[in-house]
Amino acid sequence: MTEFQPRVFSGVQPTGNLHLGNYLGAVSRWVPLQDQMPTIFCVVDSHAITASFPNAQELTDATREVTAAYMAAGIDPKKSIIFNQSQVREHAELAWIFNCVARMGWLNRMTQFKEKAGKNKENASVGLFAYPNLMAADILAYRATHVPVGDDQKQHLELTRDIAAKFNNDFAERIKELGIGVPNPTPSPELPEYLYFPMTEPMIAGPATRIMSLRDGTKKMSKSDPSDLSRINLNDDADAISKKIRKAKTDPDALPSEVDGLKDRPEADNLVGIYAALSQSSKEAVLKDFGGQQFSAFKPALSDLAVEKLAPMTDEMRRLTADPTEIDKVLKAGAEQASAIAEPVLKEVRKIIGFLDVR
Ligand code: AQP
Repeated sequence: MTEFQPRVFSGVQPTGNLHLGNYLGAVSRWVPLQDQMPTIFCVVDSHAITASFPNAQELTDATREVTAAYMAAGIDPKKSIIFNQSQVREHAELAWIFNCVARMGWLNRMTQFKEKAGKNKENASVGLFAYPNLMAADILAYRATHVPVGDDQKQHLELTRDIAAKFNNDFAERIKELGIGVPNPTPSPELPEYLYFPMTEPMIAGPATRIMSLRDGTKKMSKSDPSDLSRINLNDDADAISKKIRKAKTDPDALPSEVDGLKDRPEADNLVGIYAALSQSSKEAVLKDFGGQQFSAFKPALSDLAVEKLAPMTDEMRRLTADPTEIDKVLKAGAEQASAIAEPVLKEVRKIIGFLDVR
């Protein structure tokens, strides 16, 4: 190979219903990429057991639901590989190797672990702590070059690059000797002449990289927030969407006419960002139309837009989940395609490390 083949990898955990943040920050942005380069979209079920083991049936159902949401949002199994992570064992194997590449100090800095483990750090699973190593393995088992995610994953992607860089450096001689490296496209003193793993590019852009809770504009919209009013779920009906937007926390002022006026108004900023992302425009454009108006006028418009955009997807998700056999077929075909890429990568990684191959 003279250069890394461009390839997209991303995923969502089947830990509950997908919400507007997952959709606007990740899944909706994957759709156009399918026509630009090879794309792999994973339902990351091995990540779904890091906080605690969910009920077995709920995990199975959520895996199918997330798959249905991908397809309802426009991910086409004819264009993209769609599969669930636990079916391709190379993820777990590479994650173990990366457990031995990553340093404790690096993982100790991960803010998501601190947030999720909270005060009860001693009781958190080792899996929750090592989660970013598995995420690096998810991406690098395919030598993926581009990863579209929300802003909350930025630090984990930096860690993925650190792991790739350390592996490339530690095994530089071996990679060169085996002739399986790719010339470093951006030569620098920090990296060797030939790389085995690409320095993956995060793709974090647009007006919706961090959708905030509808109850608290300083907290990320999240599946695990105990308040259902904090998020719009992709399977909410029109009434639930309208109710949640109507009850969304705001301040008493009218909307500003300029983006600068959203500073220090997290809830207003969030709702304007959601409108911009759903209408595929920008905060500037939204404020041009709504600047000077009260939330009593803006909220119904946002609610109508959200229902218009989400209702067809919700209907399609319902149709797809009614036929689990079809979903399982998509996941099976996807797992076979994914394995066909990851197996040779792991064969080479074992060779680089020096694991004796007797089979
Ligand atoms: N609020 C958000 N705004 C924008 N993007 C978001 N993402 C998540 N929340 C937001 C993006 O969705 C993708 C999948 O996320 P995940 O399944 O790995 O779960 P998460 O980030 O842990 O999502 P949650 O909803 O916050 O789950 P819990 O509550 O279980 O932690 C990623 O690309 C993420 O950036």
